[in-house]
Amino acid sequence: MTASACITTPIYYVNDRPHIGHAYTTTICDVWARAARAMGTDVFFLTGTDEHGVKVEKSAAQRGIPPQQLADENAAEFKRVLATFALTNDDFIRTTQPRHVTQVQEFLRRLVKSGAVYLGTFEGWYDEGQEEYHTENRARELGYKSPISGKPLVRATEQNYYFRLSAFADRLAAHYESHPDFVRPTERRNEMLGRMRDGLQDVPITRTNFSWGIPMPDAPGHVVYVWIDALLNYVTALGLAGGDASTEGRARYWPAHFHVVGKEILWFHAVIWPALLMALELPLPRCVYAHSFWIADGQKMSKSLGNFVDLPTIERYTGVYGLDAWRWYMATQGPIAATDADFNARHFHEAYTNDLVNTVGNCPSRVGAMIGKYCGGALPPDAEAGGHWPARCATAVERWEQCMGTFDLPGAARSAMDLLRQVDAMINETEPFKLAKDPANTARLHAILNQCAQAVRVAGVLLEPFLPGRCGDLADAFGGTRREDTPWRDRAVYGAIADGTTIRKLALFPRVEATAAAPKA
Ligand code: ME8
Repeated sequence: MTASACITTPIYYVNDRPHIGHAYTTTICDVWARAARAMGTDVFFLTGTDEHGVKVEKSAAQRGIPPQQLADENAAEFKRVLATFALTNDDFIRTTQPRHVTQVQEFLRRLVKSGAVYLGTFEGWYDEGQEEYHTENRARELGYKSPISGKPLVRATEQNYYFRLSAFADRLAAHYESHPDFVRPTERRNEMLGRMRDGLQDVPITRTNFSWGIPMPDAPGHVVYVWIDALLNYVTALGLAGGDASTEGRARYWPAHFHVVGKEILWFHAVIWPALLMALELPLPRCVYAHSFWIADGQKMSKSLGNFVDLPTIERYTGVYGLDAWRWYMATQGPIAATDADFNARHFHEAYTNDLVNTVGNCPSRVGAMIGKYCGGALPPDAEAGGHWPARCATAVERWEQCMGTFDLPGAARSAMDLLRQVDAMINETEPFKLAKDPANTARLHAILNQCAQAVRVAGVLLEPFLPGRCGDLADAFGGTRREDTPWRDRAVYGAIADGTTIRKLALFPRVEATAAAPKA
């Protein structure tokens, strides 16, 4: 891990209310940001809202309010999500903020000056809902219909400023070749390579048919295309073209470690964005990570089907199961890899019961109870010097770090869960409650309980980014030291609890009745 790292979510459209998709991407970035911070990395975690474009202009017109008012209202909703879910973003960028607008204009001046942006005439297949043009080949592949809305693509002609994307084809191909992890997962990388092989056409980057956007500098009537405006948020938030007091000192966070996005917007992030950065002579992000979609009971979530898991529904889940349980479900059962994931109440309940109640809750509770009963609540000494446990814990920590390095959050969670399952297995095999009946076994009993407690503490440290609420309690109960006090190397290591430390029994995750499991609207 590098000394500093930046992780970003997409900036969300303000013409939509926050839903599970937004909560998902932001939550998994939050897990990673917390993990990286725990490891001692200086993290900058960025999210925000995408506020310009025809869609916002139209939605506002329908409601009879100015677009800025719509943007203000919905940006506040998105911010409320961050607060409700205790997400630890370091900034929230809005594309209508002056700090963003002035820098976008500065970047465009640079692009015009270098010749990467020029004035020309364009004709192509336009997806009105997505505000996106498709090449002839791609449009044919799509059956001349929007892959998102299913509506017909329209043939459109415009005099516009263009970004010379075609000029970057070779450099992009070379970058993909020399940086196999630039786009992940691999399935998505292959998809991008396939599309790039069809050839890259220059992209119109201004519009003249609406006004709710950033004015193109020195080109009256031209407004910057919302996607170019939006992509630049990743560098305007860091003040790379000037910025203001809020962005000062942030240049060190570029290039981003991870841009985390949904698979539907990968082309913009994995092809157009790196080409723009090349044109601006800025370094490219280390990895663009594209996750898949949450679907609902086997069906695509969409506004028209009305089956989006919305904020009130999410809040019903957190009300019944707690915030940590929500994060756990998002991070371990979500569509992080190349396949979509089904959101359903039964599955949520099972994951909660199996993982959190029966394992993360039960194991420390058993260990704490036995130390209470047989040792008066004080950590007994271990005459066996940890046995296999120091190595097991080191392996778990190493696997966790590797998984975090590749954004494999479920894998990182598994390494901690495996540790707890091994503790459970040792208890089942050695039966401390039987050993306790004969004083001749005291040394062995003490060693086992010490080892269990030490391993539970390490697992707790590894689970903290996923379960920041309850793992704090776990750390307290197991005599732990908090992150602020102790460097990672000394925290994520076996044997940190001193003999005699008070160990408390605790109940982390209460059982929830299955009947409460389907919080309905
Ligand atoms: O595309 N499952 O914003 P947006 C998982 N403003 N994640 C989902 C999802 C689902 N069913 N639905 C949405 C935009 N998402 C642009 C981005 S970035 C420079 C500009 C998540 O409000 C996922 O992260 O439509 C997806 O990429 C994002 O929401 C789209 O948010």
